[in-house]
Amino acid sequence: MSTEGDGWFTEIYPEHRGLTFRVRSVLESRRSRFHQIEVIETEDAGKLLVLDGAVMLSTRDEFTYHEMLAHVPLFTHPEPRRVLIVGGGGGGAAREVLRHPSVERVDVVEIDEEVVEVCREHLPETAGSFDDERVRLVVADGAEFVRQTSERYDVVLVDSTDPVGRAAVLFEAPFYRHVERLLAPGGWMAAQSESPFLGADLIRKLHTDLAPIFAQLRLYLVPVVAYPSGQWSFTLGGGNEDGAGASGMADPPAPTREPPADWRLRYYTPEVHRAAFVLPPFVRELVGE
Ligand code: AG3
Repeated sequence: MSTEGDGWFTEIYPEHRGLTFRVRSVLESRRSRFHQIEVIETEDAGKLLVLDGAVMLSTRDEFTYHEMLAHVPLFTHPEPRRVLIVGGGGGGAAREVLRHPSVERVDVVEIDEEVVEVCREHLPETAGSFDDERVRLVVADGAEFVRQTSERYDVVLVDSTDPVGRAAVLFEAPFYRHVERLLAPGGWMAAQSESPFLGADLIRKLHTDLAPIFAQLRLYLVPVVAYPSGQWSFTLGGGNEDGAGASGMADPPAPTREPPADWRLRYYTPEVHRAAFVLPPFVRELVGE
């Protein structure tokens, strides 16, 4: 839910709070088959991509989310070649994946073609990645795609909207059983898993349901200033070939390589990668660590 008018845009979350941006201009507002899509130029957060009233990215701050969604699993893997992104129509996750020279192919499975169209027009900062010849855009339901494909991937990223409507299944065990099946030996998946402040029940259930599927399953934390509460989480799963045993018992997956300095990353470093798995007690309790 959102409010607009009086020169402010507010994402209202759960019910009684909101995150507000002063609007400079509305660049796009249209209804697709799946979403109300808006691109809003703000006074100090750059441009916002808003789907159904929820902020997907602010161009000023999206680097924390996209760098950490992509680079934690990609640097855990010694040589990722094939990557699947479920969702990710804004292109920011693909942009980070494409930095890795070992990556030969990125399949982006986005349900809403119009999100990609709007982002290509207004958000070249992230959607410029769709021009790279290693990217294949598949307009399809992600849950359907993982059920049907016979492809295998070194890394799978789940860059979904909140668990409402059609995205709800992207937070459930049947979907992740397919994701696990699609992983090549040594593969890793990372999924956006909402805010530990606002989505505690969701995180608890997700980790209970996914623990039997992945040998290692770990939550990591990242600040995302344009999302509700400002504190976001990702869930990393994999390690099934290592026979690492029960989830959470091994050390968190560590980086196997370092990003070259000329990438000029603004959030990810090997130290930040390790630190992101250090959880405060209220979050450890949610994931049973
Ligand atoms: N990732 C969106 C995370 C959810 C943000 N939630 C919110 N603002 N209420 C980006 C997905 C783009 N496909």
